[in-house]
Amino acid sequence: MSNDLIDAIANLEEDKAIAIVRKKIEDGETAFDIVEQCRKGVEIVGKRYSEGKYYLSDLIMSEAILKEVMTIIEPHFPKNGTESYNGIKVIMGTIEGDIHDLGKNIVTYLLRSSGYCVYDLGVDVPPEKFIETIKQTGAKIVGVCVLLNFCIGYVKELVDLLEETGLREKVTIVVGGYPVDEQVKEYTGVDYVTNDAVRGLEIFDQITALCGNGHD
Ligand code: B12
Repeated sequence: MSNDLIDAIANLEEDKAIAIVRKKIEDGETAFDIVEQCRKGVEIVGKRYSEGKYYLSDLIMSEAILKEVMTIIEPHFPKNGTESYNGIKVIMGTIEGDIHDLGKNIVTYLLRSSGYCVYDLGVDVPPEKFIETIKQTGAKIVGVCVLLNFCIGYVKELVDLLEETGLREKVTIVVGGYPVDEQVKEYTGVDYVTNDAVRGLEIFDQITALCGNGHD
């Protein structure tokens, strides 16, 4: 993987990053590879922020660059040839307390272009709102995004609430975001974790295959 885009994003060089992305698309590089390089670039931004080398304004700048880049990349994601509804409803949202949504939006986009019906609840979504939407829509898959460590507890609250309301057995929960790992899976009791959108899509397809048409 070349480093020019990673470096341009890490150094917050907006015009340079956009020019590189356009060139990569022209050269036939896949949208997934480009997103992964962007993610690596903002990871460095995040690291510099936690080391005190960057400020909040720099995080905001990285968001602006990523949003701009996404508008260029989005039309180039493969459509899987199944843009029509595949019968599966998915609820997506960033958990309570957290407003990071760039990753969630990428996953939502990929799911929709693969035929899933996605109810996107946005950001800072309380566990109760997920429950309410599960009841309203009958969706059996929930995708949760979390980037802030201190919000992981709300994911556990969601799982606890699903247990209390008797819905846990009926719903599969997939959690994604920068800090999630096996430890988070174990602590929260969710079904799957990933910090990769492509792996995320594979997981959704796997769940769908396991559940067959029993979803609608
Ligand atoms: C951009 C950014 C922001 C932007 C967010 C803009 C937005 N609209 O999302 C702004 C400037 C608003 C912001 C604010 C803050 N941020 Co911030 N931010 C970042 C940064 C640099 C990049 C995040 C990002 O967009 N990455 C790119 C996307 C594409 O990657 P991703 O989210 O990981 O998503 C991928 C996968 O994880 C996966 N995925 C994501 N969600 C899901 C969901 C499902 C279901 C699936 C299957 C997959 C999946 O698919 C995606 C594509 O592969 C990160 C650094 C980092 N290392 O992530 C810090 C970071 C997340 N922020 C951090 C912090 C501390 C904050 C603030 C608290 C700062 C402050 N003092 O105010 C606030 C929090 C505000 C709040 N209440 O949420 C910390 C969090 C530390 C922690 N783990 O607790 C980080 C890690 C920086 C750091 N190293 O300190 N931030």
